Amino acid sequence: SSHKQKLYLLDYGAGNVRSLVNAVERLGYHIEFIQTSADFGKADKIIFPGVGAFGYAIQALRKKGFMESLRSYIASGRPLMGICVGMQVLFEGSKESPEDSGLGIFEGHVALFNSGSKTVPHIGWNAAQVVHADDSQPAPDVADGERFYFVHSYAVPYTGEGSQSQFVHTATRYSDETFISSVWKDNVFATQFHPEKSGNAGLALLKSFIQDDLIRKPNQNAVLSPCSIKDTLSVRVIACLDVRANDSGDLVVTKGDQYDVREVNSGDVRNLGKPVDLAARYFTEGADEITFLNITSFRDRPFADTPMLEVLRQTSRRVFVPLTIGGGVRDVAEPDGSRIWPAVDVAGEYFRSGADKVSIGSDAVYAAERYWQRAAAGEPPLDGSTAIEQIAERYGRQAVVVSVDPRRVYVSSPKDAPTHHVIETAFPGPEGQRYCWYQCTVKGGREPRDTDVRQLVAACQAMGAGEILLNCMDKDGTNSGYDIELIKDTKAAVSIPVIASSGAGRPEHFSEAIEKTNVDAVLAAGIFHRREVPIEAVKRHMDESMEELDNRIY
Ligand code: 1PR
Repeated sequence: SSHKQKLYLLDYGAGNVRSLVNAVERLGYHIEFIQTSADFGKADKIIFPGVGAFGYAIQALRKKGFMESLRSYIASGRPLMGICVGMQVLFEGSKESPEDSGLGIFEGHVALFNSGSKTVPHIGWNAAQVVHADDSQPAPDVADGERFYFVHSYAVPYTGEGSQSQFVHTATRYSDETFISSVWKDNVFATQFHPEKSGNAGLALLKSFIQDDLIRKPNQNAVLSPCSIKDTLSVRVIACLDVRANDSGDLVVTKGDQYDVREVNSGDVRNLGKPVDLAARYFTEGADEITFLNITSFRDRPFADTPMLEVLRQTSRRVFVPLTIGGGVRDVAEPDGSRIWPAVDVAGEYFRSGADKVSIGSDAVYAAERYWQRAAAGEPPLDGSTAIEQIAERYGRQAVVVSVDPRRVYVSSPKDAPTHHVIETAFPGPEGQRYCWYQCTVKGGREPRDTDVRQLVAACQAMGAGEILLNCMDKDGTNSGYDIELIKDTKAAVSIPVIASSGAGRPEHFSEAIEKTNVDAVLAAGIFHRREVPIEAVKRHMDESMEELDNRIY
């Protein structure tokens, strides 16, 4: 029937809803936005998205008068699907913002993961385990063992007891904690994970919400205990596309060799394909995430015409896993001097065009330098002025990646670099030096700075970065494996996720990094572009070697 062709999406200014719109449209349905309380009257099925902070969401909902509208919509029995913070808001409150109360549809409070024992935020693909047994009616399509994409620092702990046994649909384990990954009661279904970013499994789940009448019958009690649920978080495999304008001005995917992207003979920019098509190919082949790094800056035209925005729009219509965009995230002046876009607005344009995260390179190094200068001067090191702080505050920490471009500086003794964190290396320098430190660079590796990687990542975590993308200039494009010493050293300095990058040449390099450093995600570029190793082969190898590792432990 014709009314089924339409789905309503709650629009209250909560971060990136572009990917949800794209996912629903991909399924053949049309999205209509709910922008005022009056719009609730015509809606017969609502998706309630949420990105960013709990307090920000509640205040935005209140400002629009949506708290009451949501309550009466839910009471009317019409279906609602909440996502991420859109699920959290259905609970009574959150540790993230104790002064703001939630809708209280479900009993319980949202709590912060314990980062003493694991990486926080919880980012990546983890399974949602259905906790009750009843297949006598249509249920949300959460296939057994299927993994979904999570990105969050807060969650509601799963006990399976009390009222929880009546409303928890799935639970998920992350290291030492089990939390509620979806709820389902009467006409309300909600997920902590992002179906719109969870590939085909996520699209299937959205489809079941749209097409079926998902009304949960009472007395379907939870039967699984928290400790019977296994942690199934996998290490993410990320395909990275360095993008730049070629000499005729078109955006092409390129790839450097230790950051040099010109062909040795012709001097032309190495051209490895079209950004949108290549990203779509990697999605089909099973990439868990896609990262674009725009390694040129387009300052010759108004920011709103930046070709990268169109690349993001087109990619997000075809790719249903998280998209990161880096390069040029800083305060940007219009070429005619008419205005300056603060970095947080530059990021906002990228999010509206379909990006889920922005990655910050050079600007993060300058910000970290100011952080340590203030600390040394006895001033509060944070003043809210940096891009990292502002983007994290507005869009959530999970939306801010810091991209590091380090290179080794060899020394004969730690005394030769007294202000830096020096490690003893198993791979001595050209003059047999047995020590090195990792120097940060800016401007795509062209300018070295007096800041080491440890200093950078510690400051960035304090400013609110959600993740570290750890490149390595010495290893980039060499196919010789990741710099294990660098990754280990960086992991030890932060509790946020670290993505290993630069140097992958064979499937074994990925598992080596995971086994030796416990890294959270692995990224590669060249071997995927040149079709030397398929993504699927990498994932199969990782699964096999993880199984082997498990067998060795137990
Ligand atoms: O400083 O915020 O404008 O960001 C610029 C961004 O562009 C940074 O993230 C920086 O890493 C990136 N970048 C700048 N110049 C280059 C270059 O290559 N000339 N690319 C560059 C960095 C490294 C990775 C690469 C991995 C894996 N390239 O992106 O994908 O090393 O490669 P591999 O698997 O082939 O070894 P800002």
